[in-house]
Amino acid sequence: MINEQELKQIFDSLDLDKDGKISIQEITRDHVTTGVLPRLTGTTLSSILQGYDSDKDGSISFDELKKAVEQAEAEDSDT
Ligand SMILES: [Ca+2]
Ligand SMILES: [Ca+2]
Repeated sequence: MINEQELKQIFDSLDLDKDGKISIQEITRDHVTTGVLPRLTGTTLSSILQGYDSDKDGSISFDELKKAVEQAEAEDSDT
């Protein structure tokens, strides 16, 4: 399991403009070049972005990312 501190580091490294939210553009650009999300594939990221942007503002807040990762890991360990 990924812990909150790790997740915060990931969040910060993906939030390129430091506005406290990860936009679609930020996450898709950054994860490819840095490999900062080794547990999550591009496909997983896309579904997270579409499925877990719960307020539909087009970006992922830390809370949204946290919920998304917890959900993804729960599903992953289930298979
Ligand atoms: Ca941002
Ligand atoms: Ca959002």
